[in-house]
Amino acid sequence: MAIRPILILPDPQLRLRSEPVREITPEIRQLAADMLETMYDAPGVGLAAIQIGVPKRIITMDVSKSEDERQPLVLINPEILWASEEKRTYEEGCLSIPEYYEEVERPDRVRFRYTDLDGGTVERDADGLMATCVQHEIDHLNGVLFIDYLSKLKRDRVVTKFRKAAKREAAGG
Ligand code: K1U
Ligand code: ZN
Repeated sequence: MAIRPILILPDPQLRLRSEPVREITPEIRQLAADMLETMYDAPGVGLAAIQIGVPKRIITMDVSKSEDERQPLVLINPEILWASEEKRTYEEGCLSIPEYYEEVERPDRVRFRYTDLDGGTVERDADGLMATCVQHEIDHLNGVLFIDYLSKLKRDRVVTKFRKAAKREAAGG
C-alpha cells in the first residue's frame, strides 16, 4: 500500500469526468488499497480516485465515528438512484481544497448503487454524513467540486487564493 499525493485546486485534472471501471483487476485492488491509506492518512472521510490523479470511477469512504472500529468502503462505478426532496445543510470540506469549509445544501437522504471489490452489486440507503459524503464524492467523479455550489463571489475568492498559492509554490516558496 502507498500514500499518494492529493491534487490541490486549481489542478485541472480535478475537472475531468472519470471513466467507468470495466473489470476489477489486481491494479484496481491496489488502487483502492492506496486510496484507503491516503484517505486515512489525510485524514478524510472520503476520497475519489481523481483526487490522486486517476480518472476512474472509484471512491473510498469511512464515516465511522471511532478510529478503533474502521468501516472502510470501496465503491466502484457508484450512482445515485434516488434523492430525497428534503435537504440538509452540512459544513463540507475537501482534501483538494485544504482548510476551507463552507455550508452546502444537498438532499438529506439518498439511495445509491455500486460495485464492490468482489464484483457484487450493492444498493444502500444513506442519511447524515454518509449521504453528504457519497454525493460529494460522486460529484468528484463528474469534475464537480463543492465550491461550485457557493456564490460566484465566494468561489472566485477561494480559486484566486489557491491559484496564488500554487504560483508561489512553483516559484520556489
Ligand atoms: O472528497 C474529499 O475531499 C474528502 C472530504 C469528504 C467530505 C467531507 C465533509 C463533507 C462531505 C465530504 C473530507 O473528508 S474533508 C475532511 C473531513 O471532513 C474530516 C476529516 C477527519 C475527520 C472527520 C472529517
Ligand atoms: Zn472533495
